[in-house]
Amino acid sequence: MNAKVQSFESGSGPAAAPARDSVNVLRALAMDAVQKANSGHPGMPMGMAEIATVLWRGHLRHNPANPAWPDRDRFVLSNGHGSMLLYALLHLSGYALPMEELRRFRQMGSKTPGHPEYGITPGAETTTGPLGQGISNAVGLAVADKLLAERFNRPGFELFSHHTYVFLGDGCLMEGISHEACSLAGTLGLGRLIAFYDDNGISIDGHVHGWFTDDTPKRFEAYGWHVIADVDGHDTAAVDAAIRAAKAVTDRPSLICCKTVIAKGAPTKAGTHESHGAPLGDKEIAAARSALGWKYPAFEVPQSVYADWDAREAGAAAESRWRELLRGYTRSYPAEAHELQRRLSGDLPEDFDTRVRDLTTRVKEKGQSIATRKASQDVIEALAPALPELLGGSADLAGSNLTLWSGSRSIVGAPAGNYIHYGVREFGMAAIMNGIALHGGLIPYGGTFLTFSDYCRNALRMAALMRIRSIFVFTHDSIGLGEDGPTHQPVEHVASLRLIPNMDVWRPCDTEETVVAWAAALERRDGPTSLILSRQNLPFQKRDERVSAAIARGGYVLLEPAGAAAGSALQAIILATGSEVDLAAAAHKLLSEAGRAVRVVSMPCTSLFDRQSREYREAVLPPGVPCVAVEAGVPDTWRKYVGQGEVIGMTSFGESAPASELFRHFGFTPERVAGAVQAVLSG
Ligand SMILES: Cc1ncc(C[n+]2csc(CCOP(=O)(O)OP(=O)(O)O)c2C)c(N)n1
Ligand SMILES: [Mg+2]
Repeated sequence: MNAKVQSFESGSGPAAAPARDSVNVLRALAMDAVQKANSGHPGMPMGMAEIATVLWRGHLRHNPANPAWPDRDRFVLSNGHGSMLLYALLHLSGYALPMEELRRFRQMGSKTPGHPEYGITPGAETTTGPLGQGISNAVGLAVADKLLAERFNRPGFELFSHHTYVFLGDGCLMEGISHEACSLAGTLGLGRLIAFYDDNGISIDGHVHGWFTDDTPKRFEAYGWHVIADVDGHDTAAVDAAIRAAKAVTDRPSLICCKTVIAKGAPTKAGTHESHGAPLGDKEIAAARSALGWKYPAFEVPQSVYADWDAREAGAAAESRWRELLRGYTRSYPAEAHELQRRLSGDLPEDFDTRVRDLTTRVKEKGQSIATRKASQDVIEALAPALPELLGGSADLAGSNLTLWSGSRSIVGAPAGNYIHYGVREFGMAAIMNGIALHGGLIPYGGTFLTFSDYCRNALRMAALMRIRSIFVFTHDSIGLGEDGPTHQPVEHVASLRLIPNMDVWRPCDTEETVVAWAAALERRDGPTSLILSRQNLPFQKRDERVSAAIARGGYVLLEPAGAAAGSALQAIILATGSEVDLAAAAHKLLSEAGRAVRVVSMPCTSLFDRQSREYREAVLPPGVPCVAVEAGVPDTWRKYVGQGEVIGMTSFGESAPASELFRHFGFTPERVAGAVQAVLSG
């Protein structure tokens, strides 16, 4: 094992100072890669070089050969614009990120994209760049670590004991979400969360004194964090001492406030916002080289520096110690070990399908006409006992979102709880959920009113971009929520959620579709799901087995031509979701009585329907058959299905009134839908 790596980790005295080149290599790689790409952010990597060196070489427990090892320390670069710092750290430590990738920084298909991206760069724990979300993901990672430790650790078997380290800058602290997430982290006492504030006084527009004058240490003390103020971020011994002090405090998260100089080492641009997000230029880089005493050409790293940084041996040893621990654990606690392996692999329990099938049978037998939010709660109640990885929550709307079930236990107070009262923090909740999903071993679901999905918005997008299993429960899904009025009545939200690539949006129409929606969300391993649920009761739709089986395709034929028109050639289709499916069914009845051969297609999840074969899609929506879509939201996303047909939707905000009156007022009546079909047919 490398002697210098050892010196930080095991010594109790002050750490040996790292060799000058071993720090400056981070500066050189950042300057050169940004210059070559002619794009990027050299300032932050140069300013945080000492902090990164001390943390990564002296404290971070990680194995470059296995970035997925469950008990590795997590490192989150919340100020993700400094991505070159992370890439240099990963490269030097021995991850599968060769120098060729650093040369291809920000180029098409490289493993070194503009901002760190989960799933692209080995060792990137989360996608960062949207400021404030990295620290919030880190809170989620730390929550997951804490809960898994409470659930699985046993005396002598500390299977979960890792730290979550975060770098963040002024930008992350200015973003409101940092308040949401850090406030909750304080309340939860996340003792193994350690954040480093890059206090350089600079953001894009210049010196921050005109727009950011918070007393950050006091702010975090008020949250209940352990704060280490006024650390010289360029003094490696001081940073090392701060990390040791942070690790020693185990009942609160720690914030280490490091005074730094952005682009330190660049003779004229250090300390200025010009170095934040633009190449330094050849002249400045040459001058920085001589100021730093860095004698090597671009992308050349001397062997001695590589040897200093190489974390492969120490990492392999750390992981194998953990594997040994796991073997002992498996002998002593075989059932727990088996459960843990399953959960970490992301597999659902073996009997999951059977449970869903049994639940579906019960739901069909009962045929209840209840709100889909209530149906959702019933699904959770039925499945959660067999899904201990489910970690629920709500942004202070538990009783409205119906996210609690009889086995819910708050994570505060009781060990190994399974429910987070996120408080009124929608964006924080969504980003924390993403961190929990990223950690592994837990599946987060969390609720708020659909209209406040806007507050969560960028975290929903990040979940979709990262392809992770976060399940968002959005209730009170339309004007159907009634008297709370237009502030609370979503109009554009369902459509706008559907616009996020890789976000599956389910808007079930009854109890049976709600079961299918939940099952799909839980089974989906490559992306998030938004469940859109009603406040008001919705009638149960009767289906035979064949029709029931088709729900899982996202869109299916619910009703075929009936009455006088039964068996005749199809004349028109009514497409609907959620609360409007029953309306479509009522219009279908009127049209059938009038001898029209009409079909009703329920389409609870459009993206899933779009992923079906062309053959299936055309069987459900035969080309050339006129369509009318009805949904109590903006009409636009339905145009691609109806072609020249008609869409009945909301073209304004709602109103404050009882729900039934609102549906009438805005034209959601069987007569209007039937009339639209007649008009399309005669037009
Ligand atoms: C949510 C969000 N808003 C805006 C930006 C654009 N942006 C990137 S970095 C930055 C300034 C960040 O300042 P700081 O964190 O102090 O970074 P430093 O310049 O010190 O590296 C801004 C506004 C962003 N990435 N994310
Ligand atoms: Mg700054």
